[in-house]
Amino acid sequence: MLIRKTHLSGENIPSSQITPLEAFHSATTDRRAFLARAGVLAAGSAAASMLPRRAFGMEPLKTVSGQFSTTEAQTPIVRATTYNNFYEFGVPKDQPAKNAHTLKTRPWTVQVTGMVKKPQTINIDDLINYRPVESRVYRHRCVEAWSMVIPWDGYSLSEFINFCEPLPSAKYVAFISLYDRKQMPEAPDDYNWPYHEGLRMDEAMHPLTLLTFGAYGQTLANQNGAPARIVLPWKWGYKSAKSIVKFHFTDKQPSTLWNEANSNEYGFYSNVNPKRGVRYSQERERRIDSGFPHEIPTQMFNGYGDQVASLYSGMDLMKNY
Ligand SMILES: Nc1nc2c(c(=O)[nH]1)N[C@H]1C(S)=C(S)[C@@H](COP(=O)(O)O)O[C@H]1N2
Ligand SMILES: [Mo]
Repeated sequence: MLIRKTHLSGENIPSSQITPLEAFHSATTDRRAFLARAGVLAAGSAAASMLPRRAFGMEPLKTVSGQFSTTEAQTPIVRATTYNNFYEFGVPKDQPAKNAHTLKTRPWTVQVTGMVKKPQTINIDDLINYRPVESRVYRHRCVEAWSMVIPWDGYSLSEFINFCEPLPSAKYVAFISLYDRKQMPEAPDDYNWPYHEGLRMDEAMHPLTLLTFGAYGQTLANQNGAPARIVLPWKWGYKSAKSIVKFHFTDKQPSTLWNEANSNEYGFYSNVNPKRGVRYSQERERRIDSGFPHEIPTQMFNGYGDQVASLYSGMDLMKNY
């Protein structure tokens, strides 16, 4: 089987390539210049700390403060919206921010299919307004060994699953992202599009699992997975499917795009595990926050073990990776 070297491949990027962007963030004197170049700060704006409102078409989102939030330093919004994995819009980290403006997020509907009382199609705005949107500041750990701290806005996926009324026979839920070649001409050919992911039902119902519509108090930037994505803070980032158009309830473990691409490395569970590095060590990660990016130890379940370890009791997590 082809082992992909480019993606999810452990940031084998020489530091010479990443330093310029990092440097903009650490040197506050350069920060405004960077923001201006990135097109996210209007000319003449006041404080350098000001959030780039309305960048990438993001709109203010009404939120209530949520639970489970970390107080760790947050990743600046410019970083979280310009350093992305969204392969449908190109592979290098800076491509989704450049290309995802072609993503049309309205009209948008979400299909509910499979083992549910009533299959149906839901309008995205009805979905967003279904429950109060909470702000949840979560750690976000990519399998490539970088991490961020992001204030996501959404509500527990469990609320929506209860609305869907899955049948008792439904043991898993699959998430399917939009795939439209016209909007996504940069998507590499050699993946089984559309992007598809999935969870065991108890993982999907866990209160940490966030059905996400925004970040930083604004609707999601397209490159972050507008208009709706999943966020799973205890799993490698690729479990958190973006721009979802379908929830499919099933009694069989869903196949996932990354598992199909490289089954030895990317399993169904994909819980953050410092002991399970395949082509490189996962013991440490590069934290991208408001300071200069720095290395920190990786935590089992990305630090959410108190909340989620019981989901996997009795399982060998080196085998069930
Ligand atoms: N549809 C889709 N969802 C996706 C991806 C993708 O390429 N396509 N990349 C995943 C990966 S590898 C990560 S780390 C996160 C990145 O989310 P962010 O760019 O909002 O930080 O999205 C995940 N969801
Ligand atoms: Mo990732």
